[in-house]
Amino acid sequence: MNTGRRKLITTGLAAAAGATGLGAAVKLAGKYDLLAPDSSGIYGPGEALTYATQRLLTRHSMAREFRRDQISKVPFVNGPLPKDPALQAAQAEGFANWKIEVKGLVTHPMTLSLADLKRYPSASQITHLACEEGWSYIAEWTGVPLHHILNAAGVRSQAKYIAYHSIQKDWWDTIDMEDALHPQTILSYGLNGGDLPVGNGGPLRLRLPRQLGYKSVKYITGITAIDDVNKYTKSLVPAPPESGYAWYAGI
Ligand SMILES: Nc1nc2c(c(=O)[nH]1)N[C@H]1C(S)=C(S)[C@@H](COP(=O)(O)O)O[C@H]1N2
Ligand SMILES: [Mo]
Repeated sequence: MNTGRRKLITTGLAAAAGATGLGAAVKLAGKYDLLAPDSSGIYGPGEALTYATQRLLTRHSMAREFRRDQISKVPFVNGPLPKDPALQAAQAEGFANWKIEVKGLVTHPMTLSLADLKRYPSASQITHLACEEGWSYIAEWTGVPLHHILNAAGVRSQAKYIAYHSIQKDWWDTIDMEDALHPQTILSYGLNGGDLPVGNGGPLRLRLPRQLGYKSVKYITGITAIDDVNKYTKSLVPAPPESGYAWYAGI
């Protein structure tokens, strides 16, 4: 989309929201295929507008990267280690048998070990992880950009979203293809030069610096290419929208 047209649509969205309420803006967003999958229901219209305007304004934009001297002294760990037996068993073996399954709308489903993942080109980024509860930290994340894995698996053209799953059954999420293929979206196995600590999601975590911390799901065991989020799961996010977790958490 060229900038002129993008500006026009963005102005249209803002004007529609101001003049006739969010409903009109949602319709306009739908017309341009910019509806977030949680755009219906009482929390919906606001989400749709945020998603659509962010997409138009920030297409291809990069999350800010920081200097090494700006790295936080202590990478904040959100709460005590989870008690999930499967995670504890994997940790007891030093994560030697950790695997991720890549499946769904792909031509080559794959199962990859950590060693397999480390054979793909790696990338590092010094970015900010912000929790919706207000705290944040800056750290250097190292891992394989998700697009390398998706390219190797051969994502089919019908795939519109990527779902990702944790060994913690109640932690999973989905992102659109633009975020999935974004160069800063990585499957991270390293933090500040060492292995990714278990508290921060080790051995493997999706790092999505363009969205709030809760979209950076820890202990990743699966990546699934899907065409429709609403068909794939009953709820869009692991927690209901009343608890403050929007599907799109762009920052
Ligand atoms: N599997 C899993 N992933 C998760 C969480 C979790 O409890 N389990 N918490 C999320 C939330 S709400 C935030 S803010 C970040 C916190 O990351 P940190 O512990 O590295 O600070 O992880 C996200 N990913
Ligand atoms: Mo969070």
